[in-house]
Amino acid sequence: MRITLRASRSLFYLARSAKAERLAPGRQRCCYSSGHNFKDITIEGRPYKTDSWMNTPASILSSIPRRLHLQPDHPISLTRQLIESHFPGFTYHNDLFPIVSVAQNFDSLNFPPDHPGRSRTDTYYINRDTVLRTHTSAHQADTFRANENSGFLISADVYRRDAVDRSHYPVFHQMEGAKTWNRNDPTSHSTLAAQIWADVAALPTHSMQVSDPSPTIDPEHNPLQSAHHTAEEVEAMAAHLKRSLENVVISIFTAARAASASPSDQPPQDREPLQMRWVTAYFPFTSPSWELEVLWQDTWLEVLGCGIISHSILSAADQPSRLGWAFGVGLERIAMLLFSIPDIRLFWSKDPRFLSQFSAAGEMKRFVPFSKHPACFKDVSFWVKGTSSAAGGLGGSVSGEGGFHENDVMEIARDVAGDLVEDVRLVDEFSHPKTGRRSLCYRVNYRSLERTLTNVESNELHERFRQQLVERLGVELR
Ligand code: FA5
Ligand code: MG
Repeated sequence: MRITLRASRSLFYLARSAKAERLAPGRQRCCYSSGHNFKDITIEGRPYKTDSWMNTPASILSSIPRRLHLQPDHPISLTRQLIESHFPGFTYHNDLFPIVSVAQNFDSLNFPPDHPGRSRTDTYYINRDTVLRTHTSAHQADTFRANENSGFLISADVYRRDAVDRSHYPVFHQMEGAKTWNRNDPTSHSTLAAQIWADVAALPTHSMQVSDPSPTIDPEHNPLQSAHHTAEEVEAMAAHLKRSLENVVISIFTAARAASASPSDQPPQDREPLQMRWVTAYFPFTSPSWELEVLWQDTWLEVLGCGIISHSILSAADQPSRLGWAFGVGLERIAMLLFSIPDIRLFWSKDPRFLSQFSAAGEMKRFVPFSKHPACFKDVSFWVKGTSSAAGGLGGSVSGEGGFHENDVMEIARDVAGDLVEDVRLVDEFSHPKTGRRSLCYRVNYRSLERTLTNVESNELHERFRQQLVERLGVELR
């Protein structure tokens, strides 16, 4: 079975069916944007006009200055540096501002106009034309246009309205990587494919078995850009891409295992050989495309997406003679594996008991949990407004005409409880046989990473959560 820690809710999960998933008219009404009054706002000295598309809460804006990927000794920053060390000669961009245009985040990457990733239920908007970037790919086009180096890495904070659980947070970090070759490179008399194979041969080798059962090119599901690339060129670029990324993941797992003090200290799964597999994927800006998954505690965990850059993107960036690969890796995912960090909220902790455990100077050490406070589960059941809606269970579906979307529930939970909410999940849903009304039940786990919550506190939080569901989503509590 393919489980990806609810990662199937990613920006691209619904991409193939995007056309069928027309954005529901009237969606605006259900999203939290009232109360903003379309004020002008200033973020780190930059002025922005807001409009009726503004849906970014202050709590999200306040995380912009944190820049965890640049904090010395922070595990996200250490993970970034470890990956960077595998790409010698690449240019690094680590301080690109997170507020970008819709053109940068979506249009420049061939997202169709009706792609669900653009919806206000999935993406934080400042105004109709301006978003908090949802991925580091937002900077691909500009970086290709600048053409400073044939290889670059971009590490940055990215923002998505998403599930609430131990592996999802509305702010996380990605590293984008790209490497291109120039078809008109005058230095060589051999074919471009032969040049790329020579570059593959210069990469470090490894002896790990990596499962990769699908052909590099599949005319139906993972096509060659046949007007621009030969199959030989793509085979060579795919080999270069996959070997480069396998080397990164292998070195990270090797480091993670070395971090346990002695073999008897190792958790049982660490005594098993590392297992990785390539799976066919889809992105609107690469073809063919793949994802790399790692077997971690009996679960296939998706760590990155990648592929052969669409020619249209390089061409639009004034680089029509270039071709190459790109990838995007989730730094939290890698850091959680690397340091055995059990909950994604910990990365945002300012608790010295967390931060003092990581250092660029000393040996890499596993995270030692400093506390485990009791869970506090509370349920809320309600009737959704309107008759037809999708709760967006595992598939993270886009809402029907009722305009209800699960991400709105998630955001209200974060708004009310901040980092005191560990997990929100749908535990029951049914439709009334006569009225067609839909009832949902969500179970919330309130648990602080730092202290034990009192009953009074968790009751108050839950009551506020229930009231906000009514006020903002118009649901009827049961
Ligand atoms: C992307 O964001 C693409 N931009 C990646 C890409 C770049 C493809 C260049 C091709 C070329 P995706 O949505 O799958 O794809 O996210 C990439 C990685 O980010 C995932 O594999 C995962 O490691 C991480 N990630 C995604 N969503 C979350 C989340 N909510 N929390 C933590 N990590 C996440
Ligand atoms: Mg993905």
